[in-house]
Amino acid sequence: MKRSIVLVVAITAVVLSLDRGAAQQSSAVVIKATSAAELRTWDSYVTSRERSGDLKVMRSERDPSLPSRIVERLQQYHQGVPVWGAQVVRDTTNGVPESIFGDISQPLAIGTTPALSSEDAQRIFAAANASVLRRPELTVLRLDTGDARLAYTSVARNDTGIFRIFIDANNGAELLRYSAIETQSAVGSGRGVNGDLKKMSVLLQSGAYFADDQLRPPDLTTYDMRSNFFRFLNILDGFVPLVQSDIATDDDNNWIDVSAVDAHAHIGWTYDYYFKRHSRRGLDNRDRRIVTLINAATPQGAVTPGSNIPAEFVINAFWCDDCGPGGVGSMYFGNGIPSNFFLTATGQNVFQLAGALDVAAHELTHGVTSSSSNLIYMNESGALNEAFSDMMGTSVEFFYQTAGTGRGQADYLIAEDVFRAFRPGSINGIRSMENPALFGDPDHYSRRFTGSEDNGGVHINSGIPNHAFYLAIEGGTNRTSGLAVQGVGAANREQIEKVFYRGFVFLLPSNATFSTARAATIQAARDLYPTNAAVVNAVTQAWTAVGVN
Ligand SMILES: [Ca+2]
Ligand SMILES: [Ca+2]
Ligand SMILES: [Zn+2]
Repeated sequence: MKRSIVLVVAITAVVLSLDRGAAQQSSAVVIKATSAAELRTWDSYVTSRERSGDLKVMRSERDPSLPSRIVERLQQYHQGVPVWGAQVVRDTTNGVPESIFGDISQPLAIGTTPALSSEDAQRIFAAANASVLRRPELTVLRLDTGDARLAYTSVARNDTGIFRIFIDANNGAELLRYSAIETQSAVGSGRGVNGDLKKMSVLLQSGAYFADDQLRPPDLTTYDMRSNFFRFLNILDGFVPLVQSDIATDDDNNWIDVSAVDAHAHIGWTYDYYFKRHSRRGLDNRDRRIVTLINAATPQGAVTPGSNIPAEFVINAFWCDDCGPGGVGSMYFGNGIPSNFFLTATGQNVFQLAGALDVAAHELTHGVTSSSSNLIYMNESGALNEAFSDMMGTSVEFFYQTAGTGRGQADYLIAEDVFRAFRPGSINGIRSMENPALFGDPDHYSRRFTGSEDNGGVHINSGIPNHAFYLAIEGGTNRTSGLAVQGVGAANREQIEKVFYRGFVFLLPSNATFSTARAATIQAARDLYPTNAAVVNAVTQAWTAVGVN
């Protein structure tokens, strides 16, 4: 016993010295251990907290790219109650640590007996929202002030969106809420004006064809809401089950509904990309069911006065991990607006969102993230979550399309095939990884957004890791720092895709900062390409160029 007390004291001192700057205002313990000395210190620290029971292994998995390794994801508990977003990820070979990343708290002192019952909490959530999508769960929430509070959390929808909400478990006061719709922000989709023919994997039953994929392993189905917006909301909220007659259908298999064709095909392609490139089996690596909802409203219906269909369901696509019957999780693609309408803010037409391959892959990647690192959808971890979706969305585009700036060609813009320039001077797309400033987003850490809108700038600050990903592949110079990067080159893009995939899916804790993402991706490059210094150098230079150290 005495020995372990000595150990804890010694390690606390290390914590304070490694966790520069953060020690005073909070009890956060940030871990980025990759060298032998760091690993020795942190492995014994993590192990001692595992023994004391406040860190528990929640998942243990093998990365198919490195089958000798086991990656353990540990969750922090306080007297049996999970601490929100407090995780440690430890990668080992035969029990010997190779890297440890984490963002947890030092042991907490607050009580864990709530004054409110779970039923009380349910009533409080229900009173303030149209529908509650999840049963309230007890958690410990760490506030920005460094304080920790016993809280109930749930996901609820109201007229303005779908939110993750926390209330104080003792007095019911709201502590935090952020959007739980993982989205393209202002996204729209393209009319099948591409006119390209796509094959669809469908089911023939009773003389009709259904958008129910029979070739790929997961249950992968596209449901047509047939412009019944009210029914769509009930399905999204989990009040109404999905039935066979909801599946998108066509009677002669010559499909004319562009949203059905593009949504179904693009999701199948994204599934295939993850399997072929990363040996991943779907969203959760266990072929989790993929439910896609389309045609909640027509473009004309969306702009009809009095229809009151919120923009988030029109010029947007999203992944909602807790939506759908039984909380199965749902993909949604809006249908955009009629081609004689445009967005006054950007001067763009917005076509059916399913028409953009990068949008489909972006949204599905949110499902991958929520099943793995589960990066919390606010502030820096939220911007990393968004950036990873843009990285994989763009990677899927390059996997299937030839490089170029035309429609149906691969580039570093996001959603360019469906958000199209209309008013003179406007441009295609909603974000650029090559030049984030084209859309007002930062390309360097010194320019990061620090306000509270957009969950703390998740679609804005994503420009910084997005540009790092771009530079690591293509090379070039960051416009703000003037620092040059030697990229691996477009022919080797697979290397950077694999490095970021491994870093973001396997190594990052859910509360990761940009700095932890830098360390984890550099480590992933060393893991995957131990004899190819060019990859490690490209990743390192790219993060340095965007000001993340
Ligand atoms: Ca493109
Ligand atoms: Ca694109
Ligand atoms: Zn997104």
